[in-house]
Amino acid sequence: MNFKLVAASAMTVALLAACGKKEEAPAPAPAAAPAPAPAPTTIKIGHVGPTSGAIAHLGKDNENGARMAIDELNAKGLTIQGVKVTFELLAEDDAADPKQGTAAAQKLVDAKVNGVIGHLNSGTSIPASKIYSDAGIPQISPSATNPKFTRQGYATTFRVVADDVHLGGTLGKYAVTELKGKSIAVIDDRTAYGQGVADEFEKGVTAAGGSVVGREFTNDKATDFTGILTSLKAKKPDVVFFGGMDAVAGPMMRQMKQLGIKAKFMGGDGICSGELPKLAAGAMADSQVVCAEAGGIDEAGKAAMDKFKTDFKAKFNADVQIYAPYVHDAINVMVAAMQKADSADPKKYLAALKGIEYQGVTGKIAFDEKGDIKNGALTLYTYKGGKKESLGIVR
Ligand code: ABU
Repeated sequence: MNFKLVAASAMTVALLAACGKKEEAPAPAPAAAPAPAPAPTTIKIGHVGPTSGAIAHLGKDNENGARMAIDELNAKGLTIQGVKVTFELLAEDDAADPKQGTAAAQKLVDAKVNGVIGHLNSGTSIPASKIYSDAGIPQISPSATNPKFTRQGYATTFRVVADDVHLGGTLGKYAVTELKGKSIAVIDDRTAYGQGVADEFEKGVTAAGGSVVGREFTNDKATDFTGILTSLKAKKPDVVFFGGMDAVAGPMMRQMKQLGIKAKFMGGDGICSGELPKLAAGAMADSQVVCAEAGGIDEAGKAAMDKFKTDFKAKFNADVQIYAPYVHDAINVMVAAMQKADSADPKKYLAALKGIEYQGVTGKIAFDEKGDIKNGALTLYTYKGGKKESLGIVR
């Protein structure tokens, strides 16, 4: 035995006794820190659109765009923090109704989604955006075009399409300079989208030196437009602009024909669907309609978009209506931000989303400080033989 150690130990015992303490066993080595909880392997993406009601065909188109993106992402076997992740779509129906929209938003927040794509309508996207903002959950709308959506100061609000200032203003100018409209009438459906885009159209007409001879309104569930069309007929319009959706525009065109109003019929992206000719039921003459989608691809992007449309048709046995490719891109851009941040935690990937640059089937996606798409495009369309035909892209 080492004498010095024994002596030291005896001294320690004596000192402890003097202090009234007993010698204690040496403290065990500290336990290793608990391992961090594994990152969740299922990432929940919410989607909201009207899959019931008059524009269910548009809501289903959007939802199918989401399903396509989710299935493709799952087939890729992506990893986050080195763990393979699975994407789950939580699809909600808001019936294009603002109250159902906020209920759907709260349901998704309660389900702890990692992000939301939607809603389709401005009238539902705007009130829902506060709920997502309060919960810190990023929301990307693929189709809501009312400018207010991204002008509320919420850091979580984004869209991948141009807004109604661009859309309505361009169509207003087109009515005067290209269609040579001299007597332009405007109708809207009093929704956030319909009234907003009609106001912007009027401003565009006036700025281009034209004049609006009459303004009427209806609502998004109306089916009888005889009163307002009869009143406008007296003003001999050569262009009628409708701010609203295709489900109302189709029957409106039928009643215009019955009343003998042969004016050009214009509208924004809400009427610019594959379904419009069917909804107009034979009342649409070739080149009578001019509408615009709030996005557009250059020649270089055409092959990717054509492939998307072919794959979509093969998967769902349905043609793209308007915004399915934008929903697809919105999901992919959100996931690209998660990968860049190596996290699906909304607090962590939000910053990556703000600075993302992503090449999608609808073109390049990057966001400005408000959450609007940078350098957004429009595609002007007419219909011939019941099919949409592009008139060109406007930036
Ligand atoms: N942008 C047309 C349809 C959606 C909306 O903004 O209400």
